[in-house]
Amino acid sequence: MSGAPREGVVVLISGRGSNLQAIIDAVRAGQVPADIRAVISSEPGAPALARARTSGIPSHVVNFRDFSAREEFDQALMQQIDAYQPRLVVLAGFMRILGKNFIDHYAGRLLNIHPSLLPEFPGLNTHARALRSGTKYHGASVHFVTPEVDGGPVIIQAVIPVLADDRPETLAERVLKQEHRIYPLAIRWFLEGRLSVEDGRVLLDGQPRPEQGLFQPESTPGTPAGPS
Ligand code: NHR
Ligand code: GAR
Repeated sequence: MSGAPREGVVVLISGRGSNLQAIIDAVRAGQVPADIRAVISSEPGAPALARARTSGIPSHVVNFRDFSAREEFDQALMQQIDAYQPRLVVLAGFMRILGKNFIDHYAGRLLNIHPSLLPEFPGLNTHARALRSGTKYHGASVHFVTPEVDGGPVIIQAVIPVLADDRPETLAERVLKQEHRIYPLAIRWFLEGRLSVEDGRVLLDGQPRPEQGLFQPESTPGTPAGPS
């Protein structure tokens, strides 16, 4: 599928690691030209660490509780990452806000997936907030990471309808399915050298992405919520 040579990637996680798994699976299937060199967790007990082990990927813990200042945590994390010399660093359910030195160090080669249609609902608890807002559409965004949390240029978004009987958990589950589709795709584009940023907008193959790269699932089960 992808003829490009494989490039080094380090994945940062804090929890379950279903996005990590989706990336591992896409690499295995030949859909993403990545060499996942390491998985690094901010949480000692993260289930994602077991996924790395099962897949034979080196894993490390940089426990933020071991550091008295955020900057020291960031430095330790950078050191661990740089030992693997990755072309790309991927945040996949990573739960610690990173400081400016860290972001500058990986400028242009640091991606995040966020569970909302940015710029709507940056930060935490996005699904409950989306439901409370009465929005009819929700989704996920892959973006370049900048010092402004969840404020970096968007590469691709997946949109799903909010259903009348949704709870945060049911909404999260459908958003997550879309995350697993768009994150490997965005990583593939990056590693193939097809992404660029101009005036804070992401270009794919030199072209502006229509609707900021809105990605519509072919079909979504259920009935969209009616007018509220
Ligand atoms: N760092 C920067 N500078 N910029 C971004 O865009 C970042 C980032 C670090 C993480 C992921 C982000 C998300 O997708 C991300 C993007 C954690 C928090 C947070 O408030 C906010 C956004 C994101 C991740 N973290 C708390 C903190 O004090 C801890 C919360 C917890 O442990 O549960 O760091 O949502
Ligand atoms: C995903 O929904 C991801 O978008 C979100 O957490 C979940 C992690 O799931 N990320 C954040 O909220 C970052 N603050 P996973 O560990 O199974 O990939």
